[in-house]
Amino acid sequence: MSRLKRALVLLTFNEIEALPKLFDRIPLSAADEVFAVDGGSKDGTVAYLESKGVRVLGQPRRGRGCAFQVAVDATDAEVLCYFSPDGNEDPADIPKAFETLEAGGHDLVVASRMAKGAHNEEDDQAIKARKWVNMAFTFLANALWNRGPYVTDTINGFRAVRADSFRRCACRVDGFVIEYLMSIRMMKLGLRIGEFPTHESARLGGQSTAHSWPTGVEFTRQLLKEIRLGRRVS
Ligand SMILES: Nc1nc2c(ncn2[C@@H]2O[C@H](COP(=O)(O)OP(=O)(O)OP(=O)(O)O)[C@@H](O)[C@H]2O)c(=O)[nH]1
Ligand SMILES: [Mg+2]
Repeated sequence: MSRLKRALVLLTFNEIEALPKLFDRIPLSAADEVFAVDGGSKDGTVAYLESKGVRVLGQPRRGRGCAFQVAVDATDAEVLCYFSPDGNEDPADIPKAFETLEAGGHDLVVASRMAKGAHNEEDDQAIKARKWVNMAFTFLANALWNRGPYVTDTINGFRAVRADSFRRCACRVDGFVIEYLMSIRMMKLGLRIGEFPTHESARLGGQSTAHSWPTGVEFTRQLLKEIRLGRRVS
């Protein structure tokens, strides 16, 4: 398969503590275009990115789902890799995300924290609450809609996606449920999902805004809505 036009999208909201610690490890040359979508940082994140020559787009509303949409609306790239520079994701895997998608002819490739050989942030703990809840949501998506190989991590935000396939999914959500919804809709449409194992690390500073209870409620509501829709996407 020929090389697709690639966009690397950095997603930020108040990441001035973590971002400078890893920025120089981001392989910017892996993409034809690099830009950031920022959720309204007040801590100097935008100025930092601009000082590094990265174009920064704002969002009409807060939330990762809104940021995903702003990115796909702003580019003519054929494939987008979403990367969150807070320390959780390994920047060295960015080229792998693009290459796996192109080599496998996939519509979506997820950097999996659950696949064989992967590492999840909670793997060193006895109680892996977030991992287990993630695995339960992932199991339900696979059981209900997936006709292809089992997808081990439907939720991780570190992923590469074909722009046209993402647009077909019509994911109109603003919040943290965007990645789960994208994975479900890809399954519903019978699109091709690939994965590779990744190593999830701890944040390098700053604050998480993904609070467990509200995020869990958002996921449950969306799952029920998707069940009501059946195999339709809207
Ligand atoms: N563009 C954009 N990015 C956001 C928004 N909210 C969060 N982010 C970014 O999305 C990434 C993930 O958010 P986190 O709050 O770290 O969620 P998490 O990774 O589940 O939580 P931790 O494990 O504690 O890091 C980070 O890079 C945030 O800066 C938003 O509204 N817009
Ligand atoms: Mg994070």
